[in-house]
Amino acid sequence: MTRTAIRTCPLCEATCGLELELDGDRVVAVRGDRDDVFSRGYLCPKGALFGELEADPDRLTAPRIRREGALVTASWEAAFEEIATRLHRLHATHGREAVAIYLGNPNVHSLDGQLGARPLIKALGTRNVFTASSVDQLPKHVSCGVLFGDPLAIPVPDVDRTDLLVILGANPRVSNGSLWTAPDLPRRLTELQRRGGRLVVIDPCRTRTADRADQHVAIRPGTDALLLAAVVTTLAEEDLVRLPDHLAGHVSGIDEVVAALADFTPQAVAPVCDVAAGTIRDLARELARTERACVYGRLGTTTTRFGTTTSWLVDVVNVLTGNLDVPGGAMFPTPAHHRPVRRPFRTGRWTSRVAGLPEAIGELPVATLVAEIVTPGDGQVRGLITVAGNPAISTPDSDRLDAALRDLELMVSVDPYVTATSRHADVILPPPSALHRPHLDLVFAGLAVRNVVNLSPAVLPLPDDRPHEWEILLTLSAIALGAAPPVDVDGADTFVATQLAEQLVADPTARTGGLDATSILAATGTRRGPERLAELLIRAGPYGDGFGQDLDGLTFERLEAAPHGIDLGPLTPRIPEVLRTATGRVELAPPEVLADLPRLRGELTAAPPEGLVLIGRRHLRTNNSWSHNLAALRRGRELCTLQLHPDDAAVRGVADGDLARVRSAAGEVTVTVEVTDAVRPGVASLPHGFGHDLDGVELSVAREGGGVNSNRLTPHGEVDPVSGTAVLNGIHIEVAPVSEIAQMR
Ligand SMILES: Nc1nc2c(c(=O)[nH]1)N[C@H]1C(S)=C(S)[C@@H](COP(=O)(O)OP(=O)(O)OC[C@H]3O[C@@H](n4cnc5c(=O)[nH]c(N)nc54)[C@H](O)[C@@H]3O)O[C@H]1N2
Ligand SMILES: Nc1nc2c(c(=O)[nH]1)N[C@H]1C(S)=C(S)[C@@H](COP(=O)(O)OP(=O)(O)OC[C@H]3O[C@@H](n4cnc5c(=O)[nH]c(N)nc54)[C@H](O)[C@@H]3O)O[C@H]1N2
Ligand code: SF4
Ligand SMILES: [Mo]
Repeated sequence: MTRTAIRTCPLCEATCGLELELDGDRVVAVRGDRDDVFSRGYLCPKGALFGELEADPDRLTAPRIRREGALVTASWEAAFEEIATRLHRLHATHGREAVAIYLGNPNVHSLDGQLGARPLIKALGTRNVFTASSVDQLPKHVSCGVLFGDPLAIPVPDVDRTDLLVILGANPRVSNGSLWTAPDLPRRLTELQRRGGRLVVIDPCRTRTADRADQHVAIRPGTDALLLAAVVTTLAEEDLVRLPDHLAGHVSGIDEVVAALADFTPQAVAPVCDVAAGTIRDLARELARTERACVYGRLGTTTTRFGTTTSWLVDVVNVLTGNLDVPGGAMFPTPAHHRPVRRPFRTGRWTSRVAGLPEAIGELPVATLVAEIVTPGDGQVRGLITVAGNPAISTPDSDRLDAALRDLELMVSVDPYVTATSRHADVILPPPSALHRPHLDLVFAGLAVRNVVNLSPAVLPLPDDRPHEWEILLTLSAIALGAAPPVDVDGADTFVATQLAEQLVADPTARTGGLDATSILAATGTRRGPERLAELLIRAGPYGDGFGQDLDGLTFERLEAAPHGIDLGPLTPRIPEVLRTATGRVELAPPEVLADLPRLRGELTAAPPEGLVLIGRRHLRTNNSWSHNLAALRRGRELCTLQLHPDDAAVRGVADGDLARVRSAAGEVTVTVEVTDAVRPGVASLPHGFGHDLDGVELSVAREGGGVNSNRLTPHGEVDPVSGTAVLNGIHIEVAPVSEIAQMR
C-alpha cells in the first residue's frame, strides 16, 4: 500500500508543490502537485529526483568526529561534547572573532535554516559572518537597501502581466528563476510571448532562454552597467522619462541620476559593450513606450565587477520608464509573514580585517574568507562553522581555501554529506532530510510573482535518536554562549519564541501590536521550534488573524487545511508603504552607488580586453555543488565542459572534445573543450559545482562524475567593491592544448 504526501520542493527558488508517493518511508514516485495554487503541476528534472536524493546511501545519519585523522562515526552526545570543549577553549584563548561562520544556500530552503541560523550568529558574537550571498545576490540587497531603505524589498518582474521583459544575465529556462519566484517560468515566458509580448535576453551566450527570446543581445561580459546607463541617457535625451501618478512625490534624485550618467551615451558605451548604439536606443524607446514592461538582472549581472551599480541601474530604468510598482512592471510582493520595520539601511558598519572590505547586511564577503584564515594577527580566523554550505567548491580561490580549511584549529560542519568542505571538519553534524521536517517558506514568498502561502507538514516522523536541524543549531548556539552539553533545547527554544512574541506585540505594524506576549505564545499550543515561530509570524502578518482579532485571517489551522497552498492574490502597488529610507522616498541617486560611477566611467576609455574572459553557466540537471551524487542526474553527455567559440578554439589549436589547460591568476584546471557558437567570441563558459574527486570526499557517484571545480580559477581578491561580492563572471583566462603546455615546461 502506498500513500501520497504533498510537500513544497526545497531544491530551488521556484517552490513547486510536489506530490510524493510513499511506500513505507520510501518515496517511490514524485509528481508535480497539479492542485498546487502556484506551480499547478510543474516539475523539473531535479524535483523529479527528490526521492532519490532523500534515499541517497551516502547521506550521513550519525555525526562524525575526527580521531587520528579519520572521520569516525560518533554519538550526538560525544559530538556536542567535543565541540563544546574545543570551542570554549578557542573563544577563551583567541576571542570571539577567531570563530567564523559560513551559511550556504540550502539554509534558505528550509524553515529550520531560515529561523535557526540567526540565533547561532548572535550567539557566536563574531563579525566573521560569511554566506553564499556574497557569491550571489548581495549586490541586489545593497542596491535595494539604498534605493528603498530595505535590503529585502526587492522588486520582481510581474511576468504574468507584462508585455516586454528584458532579462540581463539570467537563464530562467534552466535555473527556474532567482530573486524571482515563479514556478514553471518556462511556461510563463512562453505565455508572455503568446499574448503578443516580447522577451529580450542580454547575455554573452545564446542560452536556452536567449534561444527562445524575440531578441538576443550578445553583450560583452561585465558591461551591463554601461548599457543600462546608456538606456538612461537615451530616456533623458528623448524626453521619455515618465513616472506613474502614484510615484510622483515619492522619488528623489531623478535629475541627479540623469546628470551623473550624462556621458554614458549609446555611442560611448557601444564599443565597450560590443552592442550597437542603435540597439541600445531602440531598447530604451521600447521600454518607455510599452505600456507594461520590466527589466530584470540576475547572477550574470550581480557576480561581476559592477554588481551593485548594475543592480541599481536595473531599478533606475524601471523607475524612469514608469514600470516600478505597477502591474506588469517590477513589483514588491506582500508575503504572508510579518516583516519587522528595519532601521534605514547602510553598509560598511565594519570592514574585514585583512582586505578592509565593507560589511553588508551583517556579513563580510566570502571572497576574503581565505585571507582571514591565513593572515596571522589579532582577530585571525582559527575556527569555522559551516551550515549547509560547500565553500571549498562554491567560493573563490578554492585551492587556497581548501588548504586553509585543513589548517583550522576547529571546524564544524552541519551537513548531510562528507563533501569537499566537510571532509576538513573536526565534527560533522548531519541534519535529517527534508521529509522529516515541516516547511513554510519565509524567504521566497517575498520574491514571488503572486502572494501565496503554503505549509507542508513533515512527511515522516523523525527517529527518536536524531535531532532536528533547528535543534542542532540551537544546541550550537547555547554552546557558543558558554553552555556545557547536554543543552536544554526546549528552554532555549522557548527563550527564542518569547523574544519574538515580545517583539511582535511591541510592533505597531504587526497585527499583534498591543497584544500580550504570554497569551499569543500560549495560543500556539504545543508547537515547538521554527514551526511555532512561523505561526507567530503568519498570525502577526498582513493576512493574519492577529490571534483572534480577524476571524477571516490566516491561522495555522487554515494553512494545515490547505495542503496545496493558499493564493492571496496578484501583486499590488506598495509605494510608499514599502519604503524604509530615512526620507520615506525612493532614493534614486544614493551616494554609495554614485561614488562608483568614476570607476564605471574608467571603462569607457580602458583598452579593450585581450584574450578570453571566463563566465559560468548552470545545467537543468545539477544544483550548485550538491546534487551531483545522483546517478540519474549524471546520465548522458558530459556537462562540465569549457565552451569556446569556434574562432577562439581555432586560434588556440583546440578542437571539440580535446582536453585543454585553463589558467587564471588563481589557478589552473584541465577540462574538455566544447566548441560552440552559442558563446560569443572572446568568452569561455564553464559551469560551477563540479570537481568532487578529492581525498576523503564520500560522494561515491559525484566522485566518479568527472568535471573540474571552476572556482579554482576565481581569484579571491576580485570583488564588486560596493557590496564585496565576488567576481565569478568575467575572469581573465588563458587556454591552451594540454600538449602545448606540456612542451612549454
Ligand atoms: N563559479 C561560480 N561559483 C558559484 C556560482 C556560480 O555561478 N559560479 N554560484 C554561486 C551561488 S548562486 C550559490 S547560491 C553558491 C552555493 O554555494 P554553497 O551554498 O556554499 O554550496 P552548495 O553547493 O549549495 O552546497 C550546499 C551544501 O549544503 C548541504 N545541504 C543540503 N541540504 C541541506 C540541509 O537541509 N541542511 C544542511 N545543513 N545542509 C544541507 C549539501 O550537502 C552541500 O554540502 O555557489 C556560488 N558559487
Ligand atoms: N538547474 C539549476 N537551477 C538552479 C541552480 C543550479 O545550480 N541548477 N542554482 C540556483 C541558484 S543558487 C541560483 S542563484 C540561480 C541563478 O539563476 P540565474 O540568475 O538564472 O543564473 P544562471 O543560470 O547562472 O545564468 C546566468 C547567466 O548570465 C550570463 N552572464 C555571465 N556573465 C554575464 C554578463 O556579464 N552580462 C550578462 N548580461 N550576462 C552574463 C551567463 O551566460 C548565464 O546565462 O539558479 C538557481 N537554479
Ligand atoms: S523547479 Fe525548483 S522547486 Fe520546482 S521542481 Fe524543480 S527544483 Fe523543485
Ligand atoms: Mo544562488
